[in-house]
Amino acid sequence: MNKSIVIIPTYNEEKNILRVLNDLKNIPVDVIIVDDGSSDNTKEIIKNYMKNSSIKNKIYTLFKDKNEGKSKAIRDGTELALKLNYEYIVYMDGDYQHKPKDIPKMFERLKKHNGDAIFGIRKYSSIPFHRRLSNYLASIIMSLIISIYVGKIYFFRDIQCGFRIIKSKFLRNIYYGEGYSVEHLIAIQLAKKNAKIIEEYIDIEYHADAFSHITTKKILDVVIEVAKYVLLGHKKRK
Ligand SMILES: Nc1nc2c(ncn2[C@@H]2O[C@H](COP(=O)(O)OP(=O)(O)O)[C@@H](O)[C@H]2O)c(=O)[nH]1
Ligand SMILES: [Mg+2]
Repeated sequence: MNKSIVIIPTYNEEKNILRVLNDLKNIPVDVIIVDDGSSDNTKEIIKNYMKNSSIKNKIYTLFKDKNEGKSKAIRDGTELALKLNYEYIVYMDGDYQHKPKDIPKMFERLKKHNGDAIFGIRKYSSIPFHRRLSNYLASIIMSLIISIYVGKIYFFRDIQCGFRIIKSKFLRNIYYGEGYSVEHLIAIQLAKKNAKIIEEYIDIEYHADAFSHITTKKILDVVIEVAKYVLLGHKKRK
């Protein structure tokens, strides 16, 4: 079985994706990039980068023509990683807010604690205040929902963080939802599968080129997606 693969969703990340790929050069992982119809040069930049024969990471690309949102990108990337038989799947943003150098540290902690999944916790001091507040509220509310849904106490410290490593066998038959609901829905389903989830602080950089695609409507959509999932269940939503 192959070891680890990083899935990176990108949408208009021409200023950032090269920085992510360059940092990944030093890490023994393969890579899947799922681009969702970027209207900038993201695709061309990735294609050019892949021409460089000195790169050790094996890179797979899924270039979608039509934008379908982050959840569907994560779904498509995960399905490919499962087909390719990778044992661990690393999820990381393509805007260089997450740092590839944290991957080995997360693996180390995952293995030390014999976990099935490790979720990043963004160091709160680096997060702008309004995002800190909404992250905190979302984490408390989702922890409560998950605890009730699963019937066991959970407390997630940063439920919205997209930087995670998960054992691939827990990612079979997952419902990924729409828009930005994917992190929440995966957390619910891992808890339901009784996966041992641990957490670790990661670096997060709010640099000038990291443009957030999140809008108030997309946040509302997450709430609706989670409510539908919890109330209607997985099978009916497929
Ligand atoms: N494939 C794909 N990636 C997306 C989409 N929306 C956002 N992303 C990527 O998902 C990651 C996180 O998105 P971002 O808007 O920065 O979220 P934030 O950091 O939580 O504000 C970035 O790498 C984006 O390029 C999308 O519709 N499709
Ligand atoms: Mg971002």
